[in-house]
Amino acid sequence: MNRNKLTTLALGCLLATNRLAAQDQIPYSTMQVIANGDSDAVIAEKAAKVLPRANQTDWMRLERTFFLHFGVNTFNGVEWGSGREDPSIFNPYLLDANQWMSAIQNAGGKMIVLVCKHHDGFCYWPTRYTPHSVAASPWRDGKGDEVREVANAARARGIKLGVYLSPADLFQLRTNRKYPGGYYGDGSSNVLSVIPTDPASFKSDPSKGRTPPAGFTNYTYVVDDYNRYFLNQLYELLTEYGPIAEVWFDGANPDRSVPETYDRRAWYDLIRRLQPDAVIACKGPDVRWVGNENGVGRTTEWSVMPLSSPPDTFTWPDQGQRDLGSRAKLKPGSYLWWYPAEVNTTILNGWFWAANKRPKSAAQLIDVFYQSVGRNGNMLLNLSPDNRGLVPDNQLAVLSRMAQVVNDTFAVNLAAGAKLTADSSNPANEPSLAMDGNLDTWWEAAPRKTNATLTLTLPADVTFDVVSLQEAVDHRSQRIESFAIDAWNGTDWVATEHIASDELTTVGHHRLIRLRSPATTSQVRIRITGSRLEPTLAEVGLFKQAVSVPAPVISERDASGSVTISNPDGYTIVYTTDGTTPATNSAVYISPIALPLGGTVQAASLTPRGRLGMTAAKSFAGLTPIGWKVASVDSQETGLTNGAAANAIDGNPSTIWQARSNADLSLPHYLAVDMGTPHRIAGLTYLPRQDGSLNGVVENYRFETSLDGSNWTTNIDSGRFGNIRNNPSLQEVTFAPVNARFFRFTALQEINRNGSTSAAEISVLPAGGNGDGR
Ligand code: FUL
Repeated sequence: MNRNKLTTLALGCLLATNRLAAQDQIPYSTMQVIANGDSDAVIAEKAAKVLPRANQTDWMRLERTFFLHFGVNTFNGVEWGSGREDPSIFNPYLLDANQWMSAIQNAGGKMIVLVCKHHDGFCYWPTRYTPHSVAASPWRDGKGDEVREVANAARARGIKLGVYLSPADLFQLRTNRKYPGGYYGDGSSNVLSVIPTDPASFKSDPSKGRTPPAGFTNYTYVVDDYNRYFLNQLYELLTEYGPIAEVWFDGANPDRSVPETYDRRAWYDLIRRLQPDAVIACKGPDVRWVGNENGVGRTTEWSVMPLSSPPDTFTWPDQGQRDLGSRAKLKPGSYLWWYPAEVNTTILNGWFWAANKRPKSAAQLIDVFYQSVGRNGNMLLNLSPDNRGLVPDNQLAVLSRMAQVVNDTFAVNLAAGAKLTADSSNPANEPSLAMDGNLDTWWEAAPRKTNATLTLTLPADVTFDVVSLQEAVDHRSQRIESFAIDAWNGTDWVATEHIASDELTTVGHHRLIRLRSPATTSQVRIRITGSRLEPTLAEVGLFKQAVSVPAPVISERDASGSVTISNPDGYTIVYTTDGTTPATNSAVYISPIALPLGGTVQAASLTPRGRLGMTAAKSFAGLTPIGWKVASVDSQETGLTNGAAANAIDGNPSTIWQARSNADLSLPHYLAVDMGTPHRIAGLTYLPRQDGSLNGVVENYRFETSLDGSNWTTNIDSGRFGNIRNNPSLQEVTFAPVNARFFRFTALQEINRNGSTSAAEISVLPAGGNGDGR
């Protein structure tokens, strides 16, 4: 070896040692800060060394969790209340928390997050700090405590309890004309307040505390009236109902006209003191709202987030963007923080039950499972008890079908018995640790290897169509950036084909990849092609979906009001339109189904051996606009291909009416429609634009009808589509039946307050049909 070569080698060794030393200098931590001048490699390494906190580890392992929205809104059939509700309307005479919790237990649910107070301010426990609670209702003669009943029923089943306490509170709003004297926005000063406060001196002397329950003490904060009220409510919920696993703070606020400053630091501090194991979710530091209410996580879902300021001053804004945590987002000045996604969604087309709301199909719920739990997030699926106080049968049916399919699918790991090998391993983390059923042991590639392949050699061929991967996030953070799954066909390795909606990028706590069709092989390899640092796998699994006959596809309604059903497998299709689940003896589908008045189609394939596949369900709300014409409109975009008023009555959800965006940016805007002949109608439907934009989406509206187009009756003077920003889906509103040939929809306010208006579809509900005018 010549001298030069020796020098180069020595230099190389030195560099390697330095690199190793540098690597050793970045310790694992629950927070890392990217400094100016950090190289790309250092940034990646810092991101790959952010660990979850203990409360997050416990939370991530729950995976399947449930929400429960029930309250005064259930009795009024609305998504958002007003704060002016009379407590006498709350009388769920059959309320049975055991029925709710059994449904959750049977569905494999590990936690319930209960709405204890929604934006309307009505409290479902007998709080000491407002009379506006169950204590003022006829339910259980005013002696009821829904939170207690749920806490007991949950604990009896090993289900953890979480609480949702809305920061927005319309009852307490200073401008609530029905209940003056509210604390929200009352302009009070910050004063020394002992929590829990003596209710009798809440305003006169907040420094006077009440005796804390056994095992708890009191705390002091300097806060205004509303924050003192909120802290006392938190105190009650966090000290009187046993261990609390999650506190959920909603960012939504139906009335922002009255300013109030939330003292989040005080809230979080109190939670940490009273329930240190709880995660603070949504508007809080531990769990991130995924950014939509459709139950869809990102295919690239990073749990390590760059925050623009330190966590204790960060304000946790809602984040709906596609890319939150890729390398491109990791900039100097960022505080890297473990912040996993929670994927919340409804079982109905709304959070609160109403007679005209319909459950998602079991097939849709299974998709929700794969798109939440299977995309590095927890599923938070809502249940909506009805006005009797029971979860109705149609919700139970789809939930238990979904759970059955998911449980059957994951009952047997087909990879069991496989021999695991890798082309690169850290001696302390050998491949077999990726299949020992323990998330706290893992396979890890050798130091500084960011590409590595783990191979599973099975004793015999297996047939699978789901691949389950879990990184050792609790010990090694989240690292994998891209991977491939190959199957050995006897001669070659062939990449498996996964379903189109997936991307093989991040893994995180749990990733489930569904294949387009089952693969049969005795050797599978997980090829990690990109990683921030040495990749790890704590567990791998191969599974076969329990349902082999997928749901048929139900079309949109065509211009004549007909719906077609198809399935690629050619099996017989059975269907119903009466709300029942199709059975083997239901009507056989032969030709398009006429649904000019609207309704719900449910359909399933029937195999020659008499087995029913998954059920598809689709609802069509409102009359088909056959022969309808625009009678008048005050503004429409005619220059663009998509914008004419006629688009709101063409039965096509992908075309829209929009008011002129340059000239007419001020409300109101209206659209009047001539239906050609009189109809007996009992409601309206409004479908906001479905193209992802919220521009012009209407929040407040007026609805009028007429027989002659000149004399108008106001059916709804000032209506509101509650929560349409977070959930821009079909809105259905009923009113007393009327005869009408014309209707007029007037946009009074849209969500971005910029004077625009848009609609994908506007229609009416027939009386006695799917809108019965209740
Ligand atoms: C939203 C609220 O406005 C909805 O009513 C619901 O509670 C949902 C979970 O969060 O922001």
